[in-house]
Amino acid sequence: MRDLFSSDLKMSSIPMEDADVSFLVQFPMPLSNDSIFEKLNSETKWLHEEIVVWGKRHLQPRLTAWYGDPGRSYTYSGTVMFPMPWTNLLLSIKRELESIVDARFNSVLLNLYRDNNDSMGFHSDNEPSLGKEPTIASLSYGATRTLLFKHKKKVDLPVKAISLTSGSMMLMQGPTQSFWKHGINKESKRCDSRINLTFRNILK
Ligand SMILES: O=C(O)CCC(=O)C(=O)O
Ligand SMILES: [Mn+2]
Repeated sequence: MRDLFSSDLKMSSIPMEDADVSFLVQFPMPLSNDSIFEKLNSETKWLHEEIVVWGKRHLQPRLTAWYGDPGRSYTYSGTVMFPMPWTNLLLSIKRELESIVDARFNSVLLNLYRDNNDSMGFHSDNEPSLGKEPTIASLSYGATRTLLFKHKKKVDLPVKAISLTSGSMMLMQGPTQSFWKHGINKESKRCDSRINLTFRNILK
């Protein structure tokens, strides 16, 4: 493993109570951020899935796709999903990630925010299949969107806003999912598409 906080990788720790969140401005890859965005946009088998909110079915306000090792099913809003096999690009991103982060990943959830009207509701990545203190690496390509963190109990703590710029990598570890929810609101101003990749390790 390379030293995450060495100067060439410029990983900075984000000061937050009851959490372990760090941020790398530029995830190192041999392709440009724009070419990675274009390749992911065109190669991914995007799905427009439904979610059930208060017993009512809705289309998710974004497109998604799940890739990973075979045999790792994932339960999401009551639906069991099976991953698509790794593409060369996703595998090369995963390998680079595993060389700089002290964790292994066997799946990635991709989110495509088509424009400013797409969003992600507040949630914690705390499904039992992710284990107790999951390490989740989140990469962003395309338009910048703002991720908001809200503490679940200490409601007087300010909301923490993180600007997820193209090429950045955010790492959530330790107690982050137990104490905080995160989400991405719609924006009032028009913006281009953004692709997010959240690498996870699904336990058997
Ligand atoms: O788009 C993002 O940065 C957030 C994605 C996310 O929280 C998730 O997929 O669980
Ligand atoms: Mn999440």
